[in-house]
Parts: sequence; C-alpha cells; structure tokens
Amino acid sequence: MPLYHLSPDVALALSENRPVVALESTIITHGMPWPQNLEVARRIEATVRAEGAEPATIAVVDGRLCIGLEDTQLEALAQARGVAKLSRADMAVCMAEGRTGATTVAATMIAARMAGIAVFATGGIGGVHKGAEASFDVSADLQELAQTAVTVIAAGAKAILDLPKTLEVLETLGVPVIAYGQDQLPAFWSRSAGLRAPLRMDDPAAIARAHLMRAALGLPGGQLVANPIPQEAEIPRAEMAPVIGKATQDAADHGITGKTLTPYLLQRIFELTEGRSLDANIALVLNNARLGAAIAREMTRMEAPGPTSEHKPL
Ligand code: PSU
Ligand code: MN
Repeated sequence: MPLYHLSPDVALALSENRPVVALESTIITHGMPWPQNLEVARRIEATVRAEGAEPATIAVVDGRLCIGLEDTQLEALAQARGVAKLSRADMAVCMAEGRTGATTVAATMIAARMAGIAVFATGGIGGVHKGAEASFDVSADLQELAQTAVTVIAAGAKAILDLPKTLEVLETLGVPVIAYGQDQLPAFWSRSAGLRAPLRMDDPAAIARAHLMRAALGLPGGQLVANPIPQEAEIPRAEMAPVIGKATQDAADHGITGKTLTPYLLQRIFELTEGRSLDANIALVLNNARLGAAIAREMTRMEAPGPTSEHKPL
C-alpha cells in the first residue's frame, strides 16, 4: 500500500514540475469555526491557484495520508467533530488505526517533504507558550522547522505565545526567521511584535534561492518566513494585548493545557473580539497563500546550486 495518496491535480502538477503550495488542515478543524472554516479553506486554495500554483491541502482521512483534498473531503473535514490534531508524535498512530486527523504545521511539513513539496503557507506556527518555564509547553512545530526542509510562510508566531522565547528557541535550533518586507517581527493579528526579526528579505526569488542554498550546504531544516498581515486588516498590538491576557487567564482558570490550549485560546479570542480576530486571521492566511505561491513559482524556475560548481582544486 502506498504511504500517501496524491490527489490527481497535485500529482499532475508535481510530475510537470509546476509550483505546488502545501496547506495544513488543523486551521480548518481547530483554528476556525464552522462554516467560515470551509469557506476560508476554499478561498485559500482559490488564491493559490489564482497565483499560478497548485494547492495541496494535507490531512489523514480514514488512515490515509492525503496530499491534496477533493472538495467533498474538504467539506467533510470542516464539519467533522472530534477530529484528531496531528503532530509528529501522533501521525503514524492515527494512520495505523485508520482514523481521521488534521495536520498541524509539524505534520504538514513532514507530509509535504515526503511528496517533494518545498513551500507551505499557513496562518501562524506554534511556539513557546507563555509560562513555558513552568509548563514546558513548546510546540513541536519549532523542532520540525529545525529538521524538515520546507519553507513555511506564516504571519509570524501567534501573539498568544511568548515571542522572545520563541525566537530564542528558533535561533538555538538554527531556523532562519525571515521577516518579509519589514524589519519588525510580525505578530499574527498585528504587523509588529515590538521585536526586530533576526532576518529580513524583500524578494520571493531570494527566499527560494535561500531554501535551495540551505539544502546545498547540507543543512537540515526549513525556513520560517514571517509575512505581516495587510495593514487594512490588522488589529494593533495594544488592542490585542488585553484580549490575549484575558484569554490566557481564562485558560489557566479552566486548567486548559497541552494540545487543547492553542484551539481554546483562538476560540476565546474570537469571542472576546466579537469575530474581529477571525476576519484578521482570514486576511493574513490569504496573504500568506499569495506569497507562498510566489516563492513556489520562483523555486520551480531555479536549479539547485551545485556543491562543486565554483571549486577549483589546487
Ligand atoms: N494558527 C491558527 N490556527 C491554528 C493553528 C495555527 O490560526 O489552529 C494550529 C497550527 O496547526 C499549529 C498548531 O501547527 O496550531 C500549533 O499547536 P500547538 O501549539 O499545540 O503545537
Ligand atoms: Mn503544546
């Protein structure tokens, strides 16, 4: 039995060396409420297509790792209840038991890499949670970026996280954190986290080149491209701070930890902002899909740098 299933569209695009952008499914099952989740999932795919790339939404459906979902599968996933949230630790178990699960950033990267898809667009990555010095809650997404060669486009790390600690861990792990088009690290709903990003790039072609360069140097792992939310859609940091504070306090009061923490915080912030956080979330994901397609287009045009091309032996 094959390890994964490519949708016909994705299989064709890959065989013709056309640009493909991987998309995660946890954002559909755990990141946004029904029915906006389905609508957004379809709009993300349409945006990638409009930008000249093929979208490959990834999920485990009845034990089968699907890379590229049919619209009926997308719809079923968006409505399903009790879908597992899969990361590196539980993906194989879900497949072995024939269950259905949505892939997080970490699991989506693993699947994309296997299928030869180098670019993946999403909303926000997991990171170091506030209070991690006591809870040890550090997302497996960070470790995945360190070892799996996929360029991930996100709107920075979610402001529900401890962003300075998240940057420190990424630095330790050797993950390039590249702000796109600005010096500041973006913070998901807000354009600035009030922190300088370690790296800045302004050109999708250079980002694609850096991805290939990393591989040519024999460095494992991917790149994190932090793409700021469009100006007109942002919720300023000062406005989000008290909301995030309240949501974090509510999570602590209710004893929410582990896997359920991120979905709980997103839902709580959605309620506290009366839906505004969702509008921002949608705008930033679509923006990331556009940039992802641009990077994927550039990458398919490039040749991998050769290890000996400029080396003249003495
Ligand atoms: N961004 C969102 N909604 C989400 C997530 C990110 O706007 O649901 C998901 C991603 O799948 C990410 C995961 O990989 O949350 C991180 O979860 P954790 O913190 O439990 O590792
Ligand atoms: Mn966690």
